Amino acid sequence: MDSWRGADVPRLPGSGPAPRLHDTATGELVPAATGPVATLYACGITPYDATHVGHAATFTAWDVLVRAWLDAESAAGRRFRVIYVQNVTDVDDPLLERAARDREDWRELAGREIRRYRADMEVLRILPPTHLVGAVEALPVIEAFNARMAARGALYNVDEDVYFAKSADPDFGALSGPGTPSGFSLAEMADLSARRGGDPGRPGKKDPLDCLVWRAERPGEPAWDSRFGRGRPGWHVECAAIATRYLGTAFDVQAGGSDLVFPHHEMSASHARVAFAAGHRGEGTVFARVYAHAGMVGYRGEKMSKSLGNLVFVNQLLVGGADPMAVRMALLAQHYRSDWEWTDTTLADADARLARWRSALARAEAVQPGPGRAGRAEAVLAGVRARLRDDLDSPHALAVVDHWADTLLALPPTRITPAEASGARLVRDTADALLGISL
Ligand code: 5CA
Ligand code: ZN
Repeated sequence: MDSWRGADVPRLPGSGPAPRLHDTATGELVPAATGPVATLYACGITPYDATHVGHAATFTAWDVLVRAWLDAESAAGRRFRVIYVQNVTDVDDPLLERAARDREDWRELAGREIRRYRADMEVLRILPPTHLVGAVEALPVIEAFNARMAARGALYNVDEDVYFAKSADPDFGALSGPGTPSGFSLAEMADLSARRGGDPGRPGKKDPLDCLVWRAERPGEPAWDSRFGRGRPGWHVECAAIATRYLGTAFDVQAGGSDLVFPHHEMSASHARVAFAAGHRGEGTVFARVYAHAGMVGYRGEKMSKSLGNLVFVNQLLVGGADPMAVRMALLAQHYRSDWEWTDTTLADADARLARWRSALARAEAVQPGPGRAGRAEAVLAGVRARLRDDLDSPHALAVVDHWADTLLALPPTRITPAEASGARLVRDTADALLGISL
């Protein structure tokens, strides 16, 4: 489906270091990509409600990763080329339940929310994915993927529904099971799966953790013909099929909020290992080489979630007069991996920071620019690059710009040299290219 319009990214002088990410599977800081092509799959929205600041924070984190790649040189000595795929879960239980509750056609609901999501992403200056792919448009891809798993004997029926047998994958649990930093036991996995769309207690399953890959048609629910009967796809296979179709059987980064570690990302990876077990070219990795997870944004003491209804919508903030760049600044002020709370002062703090940066720029730009070294501005570029390099440390990257702004604001205008005045352009471009903040 159509993505959204991307903002221009200024090209900065020189190049930055290749970014490294904390990998959920190992707990280690590893190169996000070695290049020359960096490949990213980020789980996208289920479009039954507007974009809240939790979604926006997570997608901003991946945007910073993409921006760091675009600025960096790969091991091959060239700038990375980025292929970024994001899905839209445009048919699934929560969407259908909301449509039924509101007596609305599920397609209309999804269509409207996808349009709103695109508009929110664009105004936050989040660069669009190379491919934005809906589950419905990917039905043939999902069917072919399920057929691969069936050919390996990994699927079975419970009534008319089709399940994936986790016993088909000897490496099940490699992302979050015992021995990993998450270290989930089977009992914890069953509990998480029950809370996140699974059905561990369903009679007839061979294992409580086996998950649905094709759900037979139910009265009043949408369904499509397939070799598995009329029905609709399971959630985990949607992402496994789309990711491997657009990025190949092995790719660099699988990204999402930490609520997706189990079962979603564990299951998608497991599906892919089974589907591509034989005939996989290259050693080792099937599916993602690195798993990146963003912390959960909360509001009033709970994780912000559509089901709880404690939501702060991006669109609501904008309608209320918020500067989109202040919203973005507020999201970048937190490290992407931490859990944090949106509070009633979050936006005002970000707004004050944005104003400080803008007045420092205005001060520098009031001086006639001239030749010479813009030492302070160059330090901003180097500092922001260095902070983002290690696990996208945006809070410290913002602190680098704060330091520059505070220094400039403390200088009497006569002490701002023509060279520093021309450096203002570099600071502007740094904030724009690497942080996505247009000053
Ligand atoms: N469509 C699936 C992924 S395939 C889904 O989880 N959709 S979602 O709309 O619920 O979430 C979209 C993205 O936002 C996911 O990466 C999810 O982990 C993340 N997310 C959801 N709630 C929060 C939150 N409160 N804070 C941070 N990120 C969140
Ligand atoms: Zn997903």
